[in-house]
Parts: sequence; structure tokens; C-alpha cells
Amino acid sequence: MEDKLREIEQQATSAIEKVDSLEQLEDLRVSYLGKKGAVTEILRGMGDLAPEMRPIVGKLANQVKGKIVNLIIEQEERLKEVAKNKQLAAETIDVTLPGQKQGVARKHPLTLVFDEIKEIFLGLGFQIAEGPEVEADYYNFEALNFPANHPARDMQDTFYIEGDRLLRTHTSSVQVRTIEDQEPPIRIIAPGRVYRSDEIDATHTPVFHQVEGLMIDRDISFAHLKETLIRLSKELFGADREVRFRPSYFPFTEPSAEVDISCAKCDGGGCKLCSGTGWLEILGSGLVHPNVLEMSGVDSKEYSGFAFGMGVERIAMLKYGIDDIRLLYDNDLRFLKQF
Ligand code: 2U9
Repeated sequence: MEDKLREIEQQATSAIEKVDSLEQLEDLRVSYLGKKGAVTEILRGMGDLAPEMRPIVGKLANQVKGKIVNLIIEQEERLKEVAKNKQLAAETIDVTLPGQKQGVARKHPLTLVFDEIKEIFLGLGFQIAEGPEVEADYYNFEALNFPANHPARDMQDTFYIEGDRLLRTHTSSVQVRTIEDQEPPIRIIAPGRVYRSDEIDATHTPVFHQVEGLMIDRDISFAHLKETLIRLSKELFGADREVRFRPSYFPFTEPSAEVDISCAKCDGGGCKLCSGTGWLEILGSGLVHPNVLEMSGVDSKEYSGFAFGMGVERIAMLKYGIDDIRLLYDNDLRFLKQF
């Protein structure tokens, strides 16, 4: 039995020295020390030995086992070291290679305009209101004084979904929801995406963006509207721009006015950009129609208000001299990098 153990020890020592992979080493461990391994079998057979032999063989078997365990640990460390060095050699970094250029992100021109308008109105004490893009006919039209079959609905032809659901044609619906829910005084702007069934051309896309605004309180007059919108126009386009109010019509405001700024290109003299008029339209506005206030539960004898709306694409095009709205959606970096 002692000879057998010596033989196992010798075989194991030379086999362990020769292995060159961790898998082979594990196989060897199992074959000597595993459940059915050579050393384990001997230890298990101790009961068959003469009692005086048991301590001698037992001691030797444990010594051989200890030696094999140590050899395996040493070999395992060596193999791991070899593998690590091999990996390190394969992963060397050439620090002289040129680095990868990281482009710095920037804001889309529409986002720049949104941010600027929001900043101006937050400074005037307005809050930002949001609402659903899929709207009920009531909030998009009915509550804004567009009765069913009213011809003014044609100006904002939209995408109908089913029943009375549609894609909102303006963010006015957000403002109706706000006046239903909140007591005056109200000072809000409603920025967001809107939809109209328009053919695509240089100035129209079926999806575009608006910022609308609304102020309701006691004694709100056209003077408040003018002061607010002149400030907005000058902050957006420069203090040297002239601002004019031109009578207009919207079902939800009375009186209504469109706001123009003097053309920056010809300084009011008349050019192709302003169609020879010297003026560029930037937004629509008016005093909220009493019907609109009453329909949302506001007493029009006690309260009045003004409202306005602008297309963000149009503002961006005028501000940055963009002559085709589609450039805003093409995602062409040559265009976007200019902002
Ligand atoms: C309520 C009452 C009144 C919002 C208004 C306009 C005038 C307007 C257009 C400008 C260009 C839309 O994007 S555009 O085509 N908007 O001219 N919008 S007053 O009036 C409201 C809104 C909500 C409750």
C-alpha cells in the first residue's frame, strides 16, 4: 500500500508539472482527489488494513494528498499568471494613435426657440401648461367657439381618429383645460406639437409646433396684450424692430389682431422676404371671446383675458433666415451644426 501511494505521488507530480491548461489541471485533481480519485480510494479502503498498518498508511496517504493539493495550487497560480500575461500582451494600447474625436451635442433650432420663448414668459410670471395631443373635438373646437360645421374649422383641417377624437390643431385645448380647472388669475403658456392636414411645402408640414399663451384676470385689456407681445417681439427679434398690430379674425378672440415686425432684411423698405410690404407676420392674438370664457365656467362680466399663438417653426425661420421648413426635419448635420 505504501508503494502504491509512492507511485501515485510520483505519477501525480509529473502529470501536474506537464499540464498547460486549467481544464487539464482540473481533470487531474478529479482523478486523484475527486470522489473516485486514486488517493480517495486508498483512504476509503483503510478499514480493510491490519489495525497496526492504519496509522502508517493513513499518515502517508494524507501527506501524499497534501502534496498533490499544494502542487495543484502552485500550478494553478502559474497557469493563471501565464494566461494573464498572454492577455496583457494581446491588449497592448498604442498610446501614439490619434484619439477618437467626440462631437459636442447642441440644441436643435426649434428647441432653442422654445427655450427662449419659455424663458421670456417665465420672467413675466407665466407658468407652463401641457396637455394631450390626441384631443376631444370639444376641447379643440367646440369650447373655442367653433361650433360643428363652422366654416372656420376648414382653416384647421385635422386628422380625425375615431368618434370625436382628433389630433389637436393647436395647443388652445390645453388652455381650455386649464381654465376649466383653475380659478383666475391665470397666466400660462402652452408649448407643444400640433397637427394639421396640410400638404408639405416650403412653409407647411402636417406636424409642427406652437406656443400659445393666455392671461385671465380682472380688468385685462388690449393694453396688457400689446405690452406683453411688444416685449416678446423685441426680445425675440431685437429692440430695433418695429411692431404693429393688424386687425384679424379668430373664432376664439374678439377683437383679434395679428402681430407683425418690421422686416430685418430690408428694414421696412420692402423686399422679396416680406413680399414688398416691409412687415413680417409673427403671431396672432386677441382678447378672449366672452363665449369661450363662459363655456369654461368663467364669468365674463367679472373677468377678461388676452390670448396669443405662434408657430415655432415660423419664428425659427424668421429668426435664423431659414427659407424651407423641411430643413428643420431633415436632420442634416451640415444644417444643424450652424446653430
Ligand atoms: C383660449 C382662448 C383663446 C389662442 C390664439 C392665435 C390667436 C393665433 C395662430 C398663430 C400661428 C396659430 O400656429 S398658428 O397657425 N394662432 O393666431 N391663437 S389667439 O387663443 C386662445 C387660446 C385659448 C382658451
